[in-house]
Amino acid sequence: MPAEGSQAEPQPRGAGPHPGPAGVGETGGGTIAAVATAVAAGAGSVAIVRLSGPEAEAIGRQLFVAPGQQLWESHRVLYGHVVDPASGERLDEALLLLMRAPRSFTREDVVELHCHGGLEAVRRVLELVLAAGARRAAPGEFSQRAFLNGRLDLTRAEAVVAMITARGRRAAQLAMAGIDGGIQRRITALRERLLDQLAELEARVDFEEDLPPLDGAAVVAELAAVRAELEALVAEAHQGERLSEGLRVAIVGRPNVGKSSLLNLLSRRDRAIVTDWPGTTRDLLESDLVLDGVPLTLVDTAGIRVTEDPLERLGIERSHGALAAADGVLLLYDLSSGWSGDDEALRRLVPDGVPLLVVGNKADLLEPDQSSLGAGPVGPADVVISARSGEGREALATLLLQRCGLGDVTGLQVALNARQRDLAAGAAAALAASLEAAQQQLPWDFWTIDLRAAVRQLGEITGEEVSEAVLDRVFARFCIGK
Ligand SMILES: Nc1nc2c(ncn2[C@@H]2O[C@H](COP(=O)(O)OP(=O)(O)OP(=O)(O)O)[C@@H](O)[C@H]2O)c(=O)[nH]1
Ligand SMILES: [Mg+2]
Repeated sequence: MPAEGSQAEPQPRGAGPHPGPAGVGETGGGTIAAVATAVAAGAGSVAIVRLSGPEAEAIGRQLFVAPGQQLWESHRVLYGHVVDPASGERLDEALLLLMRAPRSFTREDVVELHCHGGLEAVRRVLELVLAAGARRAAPGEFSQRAFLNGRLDLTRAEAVVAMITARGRRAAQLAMAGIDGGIQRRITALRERLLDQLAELEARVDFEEDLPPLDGAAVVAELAAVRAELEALVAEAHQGERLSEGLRVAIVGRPNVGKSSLLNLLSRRDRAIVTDWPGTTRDLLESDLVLDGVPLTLVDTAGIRVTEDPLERLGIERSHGALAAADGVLLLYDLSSGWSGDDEALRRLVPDGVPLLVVGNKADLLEPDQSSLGAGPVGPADVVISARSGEGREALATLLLQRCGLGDVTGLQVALNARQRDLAAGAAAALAASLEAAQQQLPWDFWTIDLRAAVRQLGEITGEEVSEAVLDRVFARFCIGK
C-alpha cells in the first residue's frame, strides 16, 4: 500500500517503476502524453500538456527553449517557449514543470507544459510532443501508472474521478474523503479483521490438535460485526450515488398554481415563462441547479387539467411522463383557492414510493389568520411558500432533501462508487453464507470458503487483489489526461 508521504521516499533516479500489486501487468509502457485540462474553443486561460515516462525530460528539452540561466531541476518551473525544432517556429509561450521520478503523480518522470488555453496552440504542442516520440495516453493511463507504481490505491484513483465529475459541494466533499484515503482505510481495516479470523480458522483446519480450542462464538460475533459495517457502507453508497448523480424532481400541479414561478425561484433566474393565463407551460422545461450542495434537475411541467386544446393535451401527457420518471415530486397548489378534488386526484397520480412534497403556494395572498396549516381551506401542505416573494424557499429545500433521503448527510464520511458498492455487497453476502455454515455447526473449512471470497472482494475494492482485465475496465472509465 502506498504510505502517505511516500512521494518523498528516497529512490535512485531511473530505478524504474516499483513492481505493481501481485498479478498485475504493466500497461503499454513508453512515454505517454495528453492534454490534461478541459479543452474548448476560446475558453480556459491555461491548458496543460502532460508527459510521463522515461523520455519525458528529453522530449521537454528538445521542444522547450528556456532563456537565460534557468536550471532544469526537478520541481522547478521554467519559463520559455515551445519551439518546433524542425522549423524554429515558436508555437506558444509557456511554463514547463519538471517532476523527476519518483516524486510525481505517476512516480515516473513527468513534464507538464502549461500553455495558453483554447484549442489551437495546445493541439499543436501535443502534436509536437507526439512527433518527438511520446505516445498518446489512453483514458486514465496516468492514474493507472500511478496505481501500478504504488503511488495510490484503486479507491484513491477512483475518488479523483469522483472529484472531477462532482456537481455539488457535498459530492465534492465525499470525493475529497476518498482522495484522502477514507475508503481505502475503512475497507482495509475490515479486510484485516477478516484475515485475522481466516488465519485462526485455517490454522484449526490443519492443526486442530496442536492448538487451543477456537472460540466459535467469538468468530461468529466478529464476522457478523464486519458484515453489519459492510451493509451500512452499501446503504450509504446509495445516498452518495444520489448526491453525485443528483435528483430529478418534477413540479406538478393544476394550471396557474405557480409551478413555473417556483422553478424560477429555485433556479434563481428567469428560466420559465410566467403569465396569469392558465395553460402557459406546454412542454417540459428542465433546469439544473444545486440546492444545499445537492445537484438537482428540476422539471417544470404543463398544468394538468381536462382540456380540448390538442397542444395543451400533448403537454399534459408529458407531465404524466415526468411524474413517472422523477426521484421526487413537488405537488403545488394555490393556497388562495384552497385544496380541491382536482388536487387530490393529482396526488393520487404520484407513484407509490416516490418522495412527495405537497407545497401550498401564494402564501402572500392569505390573510394573516389563515396562515396556520391544517385550518380548513388552506389544505394539507407540507410546506407553505410564496413563489412571488421567496418566502418558504429554505424550508422547502430542507424538507425536499429530507424526503428524498438526503436530509442529513453530514454524518456520511465516505461513499463507495457503484463498483465498490457491488463488491462490498458481495462480501457481505459471502459473510452471511459463512455465518450460515457456522450456524449449522459445519466443520471449520466450510466457514473458510465464503470468508476467503469476502476477503478477495474487499481486496478488489482497494486493488490489492485485482485482475488486469478489471483494472483496464476501471481505468477506461477515466478521462484522457487523468
Ligand atoms: N400572489 C402570488 N402570485 C403568484 C405566486 N406564484 C405565482 N403567482 C402568479 O400566478 C400566475 C401563474 O404563475 P405560473 O408560474 O405561470 O403558474 P404555472 O403553474 O406554471 O401555470 P401553467 O404553466 O399555466 O400550468 C402568475 O400570474 C404568477 O405571477 C405567488 O406566490 N403569489
Ligand atoms: Mg407554467
